[in-house]
Amino acid sequence: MAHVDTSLPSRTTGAAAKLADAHNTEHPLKLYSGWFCPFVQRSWIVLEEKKIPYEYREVNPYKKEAEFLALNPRGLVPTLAVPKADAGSKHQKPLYESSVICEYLNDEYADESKHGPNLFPPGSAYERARCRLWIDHISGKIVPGFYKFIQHTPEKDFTIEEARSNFLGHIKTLVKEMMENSEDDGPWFLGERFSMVDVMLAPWAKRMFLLDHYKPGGVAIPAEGQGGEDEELWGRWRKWFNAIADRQSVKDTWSDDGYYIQAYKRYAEDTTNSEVAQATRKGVALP
Ligand SMILES: N[C@@H](CCC(=O)N[C@@H](CS)C(=O)NCC(=O)O)C(=O)O
Repeated sequence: MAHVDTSLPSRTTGAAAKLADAHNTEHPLKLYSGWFCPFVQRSWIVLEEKKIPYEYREVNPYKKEAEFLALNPRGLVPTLAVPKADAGSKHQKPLYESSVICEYLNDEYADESKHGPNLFPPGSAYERARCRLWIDHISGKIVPGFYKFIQHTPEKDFTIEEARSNFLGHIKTLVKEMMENSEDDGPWFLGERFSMVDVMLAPWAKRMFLLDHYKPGGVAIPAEGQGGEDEELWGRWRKWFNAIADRQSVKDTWSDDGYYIQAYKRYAEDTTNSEVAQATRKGVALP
């Protein structure tokens, strides 16, 4: 494979290293991870929120080793190795795609007497569907907008202001929905109930400091009192953001900030050949 990036630090640091070490022994349920990967962090947060026993395995997804490709022909992390019912079989069933993995874990470990609460609202099919609708907004609009913004360079045929307002526009759409349709005023998407919608966005919210670090003008979310006609909206965003930053599962799956700065330099300079970055460059859907 051309341009395999092996310059990345090879493992978790900080809080994430502690958690990875606590899950380094053989277990039939395995999370194949890249510590830097926001899609992985989604799955890792769900494993923690649901109090599921698992093994954490660090891989470099850019190397595409045979054992890893045998599980996931797409060669992306997260990949989950799921135990087969007949114990002793050396074969495992694979799962991949972060949103699919998260839904699987939530469904398979549904017993709330042993595991964490359901990450979808149990009482209403409509509310569950509404959650999936906004997860689609996150994955289809906010996440691609993040990469378009961070990979912006002066050579692009759109300006950094356009990339920034595209990204912020998609966030505002989500926050308006939180304000209009959550049961109370937060902090989560659904109000008092933490849900899969919060999980799906958390990893990119945590990585927004990279936009401040690398991009001229930064992410430019107005500070308190500076939001003009959107003051209330940005206040609601800050409430959600602060709650996410303070969530134990989010903190525990986070490496030291400086390593993200190092890992995302190649995005900020638009030199990485990760599949997400290539798709962003071509303006096509993310893998
Ligand atoms: N749609 C996938 C995207 C996963 C993804 O792109 N993972 C990246 C790391 S953040 C990866 O494995 N990249 C390897 C490559 O681009 O070759 C998901 O939601 O799980």
